[in-house]
Amino acid sequence: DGSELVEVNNYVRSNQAEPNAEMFGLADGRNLIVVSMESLQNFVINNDMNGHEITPFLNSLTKDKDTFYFSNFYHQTGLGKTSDSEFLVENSLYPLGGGAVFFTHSGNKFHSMAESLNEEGYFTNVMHPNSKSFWNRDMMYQALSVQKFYDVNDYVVNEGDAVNWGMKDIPFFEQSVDHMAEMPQPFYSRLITLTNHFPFDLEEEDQFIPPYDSNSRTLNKYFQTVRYMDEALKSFFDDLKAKGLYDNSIIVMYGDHYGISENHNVAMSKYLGKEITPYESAKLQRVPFFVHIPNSGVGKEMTETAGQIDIRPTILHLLGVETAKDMQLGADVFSEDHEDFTIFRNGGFVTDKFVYAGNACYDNSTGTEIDIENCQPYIERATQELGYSDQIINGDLLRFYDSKTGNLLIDEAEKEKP
Ligand code: GP9
Ligand code: MN
Repeated sequence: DGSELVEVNNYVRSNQAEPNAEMFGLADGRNLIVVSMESLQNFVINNDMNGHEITPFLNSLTKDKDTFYFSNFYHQTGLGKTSDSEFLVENSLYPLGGGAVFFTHSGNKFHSMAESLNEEGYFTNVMHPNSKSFWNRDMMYQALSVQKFYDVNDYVVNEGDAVNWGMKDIPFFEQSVDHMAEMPQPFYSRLITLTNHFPFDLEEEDQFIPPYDSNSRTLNKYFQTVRYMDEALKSFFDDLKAKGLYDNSIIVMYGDHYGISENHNVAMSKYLGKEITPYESAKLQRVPFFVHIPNSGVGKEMTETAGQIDIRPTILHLLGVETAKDMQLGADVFSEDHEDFTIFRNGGFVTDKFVYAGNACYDNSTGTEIDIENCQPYIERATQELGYSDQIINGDLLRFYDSKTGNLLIDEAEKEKP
């Protein structure tokens, strides 16, 4: 019953991170554009493949004066893949350990980022050129208070504009910006790319670099589709500028989950020039995270250990929206109180000092296995925090929480008792 919320609420309140006064409201009133970069892992950033730069545009952003680039940032998804990353961004809660929460709990009450921003006067929408029921998005987006879902029917997919899973990223971004130009402002648009998806097929005209030469056809092609997505992101920024939407927006981009699974460890080991231990596998779960604030001049590389669960409070604070009453498990990465402790859905985790993976504890800076005692306190906290998140979702506990006042509606809960 709803009384479970008392303990969860105490935990959330005691872990609340104060906003950073210099960052709070830095992008006040701007449009928010969030891009989910399909299957993009961090190992390709500022790296090359047989002498070919893989992500020239994103690499330029890692050195850009208006961009925060997070280089120790992790995905926290489970079986729900893209949809789990969406869940993390909207709710700052963990997805479930079993099936995709988008399928299992679309009937729940949520207090999403879309809902918060809608209360601030934003027009909230998601753009993704796939059928609307994929991952049960049409149902879940109602629960997440997304006002409009631009699905495949809102795009003109011309001959030659589709490959692999559907519409190519370049025309997708182009038409998305056309839609944005028609929206009331400020808007919150979340765009989900598609081209860099397994099996990473690409037509010859879109191959800007040759394939890699390992025993994995998957990894070999991955570099090419990543390179294509990078080109698409570059043209997206240009389109935003051309339509006059760039200066008054903040553009946030994150990799949704890994693209290369552990089945390709031999090929990855050849590429990286080292053995893929459980420690390396954990570090390979890093995905790039960019916060681009045009004309801010405050950008730099951020090396804090953080994860997708931190995206929501970080963004809301930049937009000048308080989150002190939100039922969230992430923290603003710019906050002094943000802790370098990122928990994976499988119970593994990373701190600034330790990595816990495959039931072993590793020194984060050397990758050497160390005594499990070092990780023990964090193992317990990880279990506790994932448990609280699961309780919120499985018990549909946000029904008993007033996110405006922070009041627990426990009397309501009592009424529900059989
Ligand atoms: C499908 C796209 C890909 O619409 O988001 O989903 P994924 O397989 O990566 O979860
Ligand atoms: Mn995905």
